[in-house]
Amino acid sequence: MKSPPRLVVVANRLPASRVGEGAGARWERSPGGLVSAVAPVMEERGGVWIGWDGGAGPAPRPGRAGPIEVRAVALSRGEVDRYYHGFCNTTLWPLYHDAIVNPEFHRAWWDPYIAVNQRFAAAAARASRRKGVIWVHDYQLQLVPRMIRERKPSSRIGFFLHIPFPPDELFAWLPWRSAILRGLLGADVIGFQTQASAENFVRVAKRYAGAEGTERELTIDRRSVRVMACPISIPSAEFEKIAASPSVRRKSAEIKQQLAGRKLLLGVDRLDYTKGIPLRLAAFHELLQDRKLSVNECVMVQIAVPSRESVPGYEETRREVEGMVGRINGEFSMPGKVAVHYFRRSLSREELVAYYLAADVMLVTPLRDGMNLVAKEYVMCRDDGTGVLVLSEFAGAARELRRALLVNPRDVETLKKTIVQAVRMPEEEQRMRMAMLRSNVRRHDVHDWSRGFLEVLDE
Ligand code: GDG
Repeated sequence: MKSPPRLVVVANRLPASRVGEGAGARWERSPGGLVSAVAPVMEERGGVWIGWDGGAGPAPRPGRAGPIEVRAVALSRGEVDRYYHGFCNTTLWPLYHDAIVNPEFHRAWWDPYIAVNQRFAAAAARASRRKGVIWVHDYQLQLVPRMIRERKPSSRIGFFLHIPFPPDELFAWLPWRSAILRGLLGADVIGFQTQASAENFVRVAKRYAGAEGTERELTIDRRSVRVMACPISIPSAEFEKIAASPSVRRKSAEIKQQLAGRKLLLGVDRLDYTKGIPLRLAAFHELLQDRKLSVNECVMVQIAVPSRESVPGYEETRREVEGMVGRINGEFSMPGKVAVHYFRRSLSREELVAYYLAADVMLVTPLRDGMNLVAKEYVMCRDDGTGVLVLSEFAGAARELRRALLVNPRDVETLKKTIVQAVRMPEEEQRMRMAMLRSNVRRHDVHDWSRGFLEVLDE
């Protein structure tokens, strides 16, 4: 059988970071959703990963992280500010997430976005052989598909957007909307997390970029572009294995014991305004005030991973969350019975899984989220079949996880009722729902996702 061509992955961040100095320096795999989703296929096929290492100034020399060849793209201090903090995270991120905070439009950020996208495209074209397969990821690199096509017309180019693609009413605000669409339409295959995002894209591609065609296939410049929904997932077997390990079981029992056997309500999010942490805390606060729940019976744990702290909006969210945690604890905590435990740090994967195992109720209440892997990870770790997932309708995951308790997080009254329903849910109903949820995630794990996308791209 002919082996598939070498794969070149292009993503804003690298899958590994450089550790150590001089002759002892090496690349070490870094954790994260995109990396754990894409790395397995790279390991199978072999390939090159092009990305940024997160620093300003010269890029580290190319190297290897296991079977993956790592090539870093350099960003100057000014580009980190204007391309990454600016255009990516102050214009595109909020605009693509329903403008939860106001997106800012600054002309001075657009040229650096073009320049950095050119640099990624040049590196991808250099790394790819004739008729090679190149897979570009996410909102930071939307111009890259066309830029690669201009340099290497024979390539097969795929693009996957990890965040939602907004409706016309919002996308139309973008002064550079046509350029972005034409950039994306340089790909042969464009994948989205949900059908709704794919449909939003098709509508604006026709309106602002002159594309023609159907929901699944567009034509532009006499080329055809396949558009599809392909929801991302998790390495299910890996999570099941960690959840079954004796040390993680012990850690989870320890957590339960430390929380005095109370029902644990868990939140795990990057500290980002899209994740709806304040509304979740507000609901819990009011439930304690209304005496619908008490600290004798319940405790909330919020794990909040620090994220993008120099981008506007993030510091405010942190202050708001920390203020609320302080107020709730001031009002309701008792000796040995804290109402809300708040960790603003990243845990090891094993520790995280221990919390999933200890949590009676998982609260995933984003205002908007491309997919949300945390919801799927929780489900996959619940191998005893119990536990309740409360899930926002506005997470991509809600399209698949229909047996979760689905909720509109802005409707705080219903959110409160749903949390009480989750805390009081009979074990039989928990098992019935969890069995369906687990079969959803198991049936479509991250390997199916990457295989599915690349099969279409390889066609
Ligand atoms: C973007 C999109 C889309 C979290 N805390 C810790 C930790 N995590 C890991 C989780 C999970 C990942 O981080 C978070 O992924 P999410 O999907 O929940 O959210 P985003 O970071 O916003 O991801 C999202 C995703 O891309 C993939 O396409 O689903 O919609 O916004 O894997 O486990 N990991 C460790 N310690 C922690 O404390 N080790």
